[in-house]
Amino acid sequence: MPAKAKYRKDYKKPDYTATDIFLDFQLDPQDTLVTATTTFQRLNQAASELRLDGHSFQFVSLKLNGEDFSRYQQDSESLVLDLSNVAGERFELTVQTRLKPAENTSLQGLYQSGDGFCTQCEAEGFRQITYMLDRPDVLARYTTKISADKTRYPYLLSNGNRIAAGELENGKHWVEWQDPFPKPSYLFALVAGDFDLLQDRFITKSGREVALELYVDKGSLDRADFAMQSLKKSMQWDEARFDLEYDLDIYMIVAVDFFNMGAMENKGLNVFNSKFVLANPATATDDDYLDVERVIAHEYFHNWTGNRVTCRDWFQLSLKEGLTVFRDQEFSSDTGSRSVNRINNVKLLRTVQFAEDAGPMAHPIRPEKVIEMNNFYTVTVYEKGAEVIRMLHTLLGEVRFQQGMKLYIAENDGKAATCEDFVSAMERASGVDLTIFRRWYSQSGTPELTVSDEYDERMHIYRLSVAQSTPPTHDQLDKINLHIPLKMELYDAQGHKLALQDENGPVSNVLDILHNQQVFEFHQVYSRPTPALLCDFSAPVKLDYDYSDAQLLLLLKHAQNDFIRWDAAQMLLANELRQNLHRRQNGDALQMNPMLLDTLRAILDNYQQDVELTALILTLPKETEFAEQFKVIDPSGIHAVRRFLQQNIAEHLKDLLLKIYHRIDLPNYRIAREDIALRSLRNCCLSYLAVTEFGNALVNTHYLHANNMTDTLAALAAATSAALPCRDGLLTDFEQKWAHDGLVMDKWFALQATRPDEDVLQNVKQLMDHPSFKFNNPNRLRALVGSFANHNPNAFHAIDGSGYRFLVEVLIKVNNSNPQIASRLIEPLIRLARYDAQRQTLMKRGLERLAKLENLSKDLFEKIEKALD
Ligand code: B3K
Ligand code: ZN
Repeated sequence: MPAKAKYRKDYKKPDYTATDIFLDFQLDPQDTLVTATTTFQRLNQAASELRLDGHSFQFVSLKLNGEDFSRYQQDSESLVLDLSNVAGERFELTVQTRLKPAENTSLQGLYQSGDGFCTQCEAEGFRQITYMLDRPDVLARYTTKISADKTRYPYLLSNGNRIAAGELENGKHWVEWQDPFPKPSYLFALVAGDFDLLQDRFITKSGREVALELYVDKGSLDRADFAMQSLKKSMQWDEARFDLEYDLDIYMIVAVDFFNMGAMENKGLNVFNSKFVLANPATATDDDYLDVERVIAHEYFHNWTGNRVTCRDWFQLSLKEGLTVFRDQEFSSDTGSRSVNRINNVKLLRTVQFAEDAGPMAHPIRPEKVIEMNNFYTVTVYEKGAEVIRMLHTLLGEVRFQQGMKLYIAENDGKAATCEDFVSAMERASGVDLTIFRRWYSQSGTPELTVSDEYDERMHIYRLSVAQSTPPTHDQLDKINLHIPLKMELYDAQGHKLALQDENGPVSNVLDILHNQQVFEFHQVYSRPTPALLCDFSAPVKLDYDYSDAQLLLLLKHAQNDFIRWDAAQMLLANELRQNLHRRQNGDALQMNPMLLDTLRAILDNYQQDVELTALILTLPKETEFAEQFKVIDPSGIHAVRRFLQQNIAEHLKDLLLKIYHRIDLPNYRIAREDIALRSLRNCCLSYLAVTEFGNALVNTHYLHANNMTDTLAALAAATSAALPCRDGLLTDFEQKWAHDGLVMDKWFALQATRPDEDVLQNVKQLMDHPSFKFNNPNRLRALVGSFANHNPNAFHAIDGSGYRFLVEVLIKVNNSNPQIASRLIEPLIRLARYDAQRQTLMKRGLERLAKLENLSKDLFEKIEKALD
């Protein structure tokens, strides 16, 4: 099995580049003929060999400057041309290949989704279409001609502008597209099929008209409006906040059902997982709507940060992904709730990204070593990458940050750039020294800030000592100090915020942590204050400060920073969890701090002050969120204690929960920030009430009266998790209503996979034969198998090893059909070091079984090898 690693340090400029590519596709599900005519240019005059990437197709023929050419060698991954006898700086290569899109279950390259065709070329999928210099620093102008049956494929789409079209014999037709912007092969796209089309337009700020086209499955037009509105909103926002305007005359989005990830930013022709396009009140929850808006925005923002300025090599992926995630987060925060967005992003980072840092796949946001590039589209590259950009924003401020952006774009437009190009532009535009800051790009792991304090009563001085350290990670043992912005506030005993000053006067509330150990002094502090540390989560670090419960309760009640209030609640709940796990181990009765219950009651009672934050504070962390607090995770203990906390809060607050549940009345469904907040609070109340004596009746009625998917699903989720008597009836009702709709059924599959019942695994296995379940559809696999392995830790980590064995069985099959999806699904199995010896042995056994597979993909190989190391 060839599994050669590539290293960032080995980057070399290409000897040749492609300048113009003419692609001719004769589409057929079983036999597609591709003729690629490429003009190459020699960049290194000493070079005599051209190595082109390509695999998984039938190679038909090759011509050089129109003549037959036979001086080449082929292996399983490439074609090497001997050009020692070819004179001239430029030459034209014509390559013919044959593909079988209908049999391509990897969903990379050209494949069939439903009855149509589509492509996915990032990271290295173009080489499954034809031989090519398939690397992001080779930018060429593409012209694409597509021919296909006219009735089955009335729409033939590719990047850029439609320049010609015509009819052919045998009921076929053709369309030709030209993209005026040079681009790397990973941004190439082709779509063919029959769709419903939603059209609109956008006038850019310089007055140009852009045609907007949204292609969806036939019959799905009633779910397309929101995505179109989101696109226009994104275009408008990028002009207003980043001064970036769209460049082509047309922007197309196609929604497909078979897709490995969320969406793809191909130039002028985005291809989307239908999950992130289709939404109406009956089928989509509030969270789904927000996800659609976010992903539409993200792909649109790539047009500048990704497409116009692309990556030099794949090690630089965070250059476009971290920055674009930062931009989509800012979009969501400017147009919705900044606090809610921040808190949700932090939750993701602390659970999934911190876990990645602590596991075998730990890597810096700019990886050093890669076997399969698709394995590095990670929360580290994306979300931690966005945190690094956010820290730059915090250090520079909006004005200087935007000056940096302007310089970065001006210097790199039309080019393939590096992370260093970005930081350097930021540094030169702002005048801020980023020497130490750059280390965030090369150091992996989650830094820890250990903070202690002392108060000098006589001098009225408060001192904060901050120490930083980063524990070793799987990929990197030695760590150095980083530049960490620590945003903080001080509160007096009454909860008033203090003005920060040192001996010379007012000081910034962002402390620059640069050294291993630093002390900060605050003057004119007249009583011992409580510090609010890491406001807005100003850096992706773990904080270690020995807060007392009293201090946390003070922050929870009085802090002005929403993140701090929420985080104080998280810490208090985590303390409860930890203490009760001990009590449980010692056979003592479980209990909760009555002061915490009283404070939660007071916050709930005052919900009108801030509905969004109240819902977030009251939402009990998931088992997986709690789990991240521990070096060694006890899945069944966490499951039991979390249930106790839920029950206890519900019992203590039930009168108030019930009152608020009934008081919130939203008769008409609207996607509006205030309504989303109220619905989420009301459904949070419902989830607690579900475990009280009112549960069954209330949840049942909630389901019956629901006029939108958010409420329907809230009822189903509450019934499922509390195992209410009404549950099976409701689940059956839902199944009957939605069996025809895979996307909606995914919600049902996910619920089935997270049932708390003993026999949940049996149930999951049976559901793999459900008529709505399609093994080759990644959305279905993620909903059923992914939810079981990731969101039902108690069952997945069952001590008899049944959960692991099940996942391994599935992985053996998915390794064959879709290595990328297999590689996503294996994640919970490679984190074995976080579990006790017995579970570790069982997990290891599963990994060893996979390691022996004859045709193990590079994707799985890379992860298994590290996990077993
Ligand atoms: N750039 C794509 C992700 C491609 C993943 C390839 N395995 C979507 C995005 O980040 O916008
Ligand atoms: Zn992206």
